[in-house]
Amino acid sequence: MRQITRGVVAVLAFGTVGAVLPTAVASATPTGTSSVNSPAAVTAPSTPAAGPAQAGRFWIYGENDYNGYRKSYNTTDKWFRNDEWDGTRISVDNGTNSVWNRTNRTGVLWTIGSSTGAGCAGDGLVFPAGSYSWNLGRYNNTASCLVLL
Ligand SMILES: [Ca+2]
Repeated sequence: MRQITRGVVAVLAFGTVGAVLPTAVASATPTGTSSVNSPAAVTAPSTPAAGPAQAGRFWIYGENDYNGYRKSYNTTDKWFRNDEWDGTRISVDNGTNSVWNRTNRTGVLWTIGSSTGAGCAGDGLVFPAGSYSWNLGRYNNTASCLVLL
């Protein structure tokens, strides 16, 4: 808990304009490679398989447990509405259900994107470098913006 609290302070210090770490996520305890447990997790979170998820990128998935459609980013993208799942014409906007941050940066998924490049808004889910969540719980299907700090 204490480590997560520090993380929030650090994120705010980076100036991400009101980053909000949901209480349910704040209760998760990161270890080692910092697994961010799901707000809805009732069992131990699955560990993603390395497989096709290329290192150095922030991966999002259309279904829980790193299944379904996938897409990855290696830079900030504040407007998911014009992004499509790999190999599809389907927008990733409000479609993320699991996440694996394979970058060496903290990533924040926001629930409200920005078409102009201004700040994203709503609730922010903080993913330290190397962290993952098999199920975003009540934040499933809400991500519209990724900021890599
Ligand atoms: Ca975009």
